[in-house]
Amino acid sequence: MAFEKTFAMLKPGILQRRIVGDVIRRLEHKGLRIQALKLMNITPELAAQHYAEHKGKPFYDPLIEYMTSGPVIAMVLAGEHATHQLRKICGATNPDEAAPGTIRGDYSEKMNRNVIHASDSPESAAREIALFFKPEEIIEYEDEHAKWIV
Ligand code: 3AN
Repeated sequence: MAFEKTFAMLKPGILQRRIVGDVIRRLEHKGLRIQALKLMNITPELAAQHYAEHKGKPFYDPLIEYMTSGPVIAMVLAGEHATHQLRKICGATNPDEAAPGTIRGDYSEKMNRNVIHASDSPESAAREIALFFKPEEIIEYEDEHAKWIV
């Protein structure tokens, strides 16, 4: 296990559904530490950079359209093995496969509206954090809570 930073993004519609608090509560209760958090609109250029690996796939254009359709909440989260932990809390990409108790299992019904993005590896996390945040927007601080759970 290693202490890592990872990247999460609450997708458009989550603000409107008033579930921001519940989703973030789940991340915090697991012990993930918020080191940056931003409410923002994504430009088509940023969405294209973020989802570059999916360019050319049938769901790519609707994905870019959806991701730019309303505000998102981008976050840097840190913790032991944070990328893996976050992916587990989010659940499978396909809501039909996402277990109850996971964010996607509890809040999504369709693959193209699956509530939250989570980096799939520490390398992707580093790339995505750099796309969404300037270094000075990521706050390092002493985490007294960590010693009780790590
Ligand atoms: P994840 O977000 O779980 O890493 P990816 O990277 O495979 O999943 O897909 C990125 C996003 O593209 C997903 N979160 C989902 O919104 C959308 N997506 C992926 N596969 C499909 C699909 N077959 N049909 C519609 N949307 C999809």
